Amino acid sequence: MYTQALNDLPTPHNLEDAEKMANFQTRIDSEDRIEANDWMPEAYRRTLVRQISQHAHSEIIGQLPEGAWITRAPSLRRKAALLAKVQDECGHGLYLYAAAETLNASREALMDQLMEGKAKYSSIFNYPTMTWADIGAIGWLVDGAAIMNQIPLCRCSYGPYARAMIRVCKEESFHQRQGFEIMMTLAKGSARQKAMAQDALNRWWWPSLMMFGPPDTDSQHSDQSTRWKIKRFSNDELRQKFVDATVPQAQFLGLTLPDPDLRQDEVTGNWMYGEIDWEEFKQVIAGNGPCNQDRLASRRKAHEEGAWVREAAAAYAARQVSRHAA
Ligand code: FAQ
Repeated sequence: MYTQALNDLPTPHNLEDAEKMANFQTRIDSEDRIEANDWMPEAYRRTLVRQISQHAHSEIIGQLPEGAWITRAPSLRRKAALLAKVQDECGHGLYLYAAAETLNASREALMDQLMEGKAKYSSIFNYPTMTWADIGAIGWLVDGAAIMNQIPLCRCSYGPYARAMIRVCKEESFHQRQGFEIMMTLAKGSARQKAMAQDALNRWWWPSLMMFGPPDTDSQHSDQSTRWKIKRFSNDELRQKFVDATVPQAQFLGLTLPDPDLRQDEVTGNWMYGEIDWEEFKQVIAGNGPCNQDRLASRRKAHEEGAWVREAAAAYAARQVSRHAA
């Protein structure tokens, strides 16, 4: 008992840590930005590496469902826009891996974790793109959900992540508009085109709501991430904002959201939605979604086929170094 009490007394070492922790939280509370060389608790660093790397992987894997339609786009204009969008997503991945590198997480190590199936990426990218309308639905809903989640991240307490998000959000809003425009063209087109748009909406609506993560009651990281101002809104708050913004857009398109329980609350004006299938969400993030295997296989293949580019870049860099040394 006595020994235990002695052990609990602050030693000079943990007194110093406690002081650093308190200063760190004061900086966060006063909206100061934390930069790469600043002191930070190890748990803060790990939380950021976890979230930023999952985000980066999502951007990289997120190229695959839409990439599959580049050669099948219905016109040159659509092909050019889709190609640019997919390239943008790749660029977002690179900004994010670079942000993770400022936290001492190497891009190679993160990429290995992804390819070994040890890393998470957004559940949404494990669903198939069956028709051209899916490209419209992804831009409209998936990029729409991504923006809703990422605008608050522009004010994240960690500077390099927050700054990366500013540029990402600008590009995502262009993506959202091009997706909505594809949906509008289809929804105002022939009966078959409208049916195709409705079918895509039916399939992408619920997975889009799952992008915001588990309900607040099950979100294990939210409380701490909110205290550290990494998160500014809870998963359910952002999901609600997304539903409220999207329902009028669906009405404008003349499409029906696949939710018989959807109704507007008379007092708050919020759109109340039905029960999300959280079992499906759990299965998808556990690796059992419709396309998990395919996505990882495609990423591994692309990595193997890109080996010569990495080797050439490394040889070029080594040559530059020896030239400077000479
Ligand atoms: N999918 O305690 P929480 C995009 C995991 S980018 C898979 O609530 P947190 C652009 C979570 O990681 C889309 N896993 O976690 C684009 C955690 O697992 P862990 C990606 C999910 O971090 C568009 C566990 O569940 N965006 O779309 C998902 O506080 C078109 C417990 O969850 C970002 O990554 C999910 N949906 O909140 C690209 C944004 N949800 O790590 C191409 C940044 C949760 O303990 C085409 N991330 N999990 O093993 C965030 O804002 C947060 O990480 C949340 C989750 C909100 C996703």
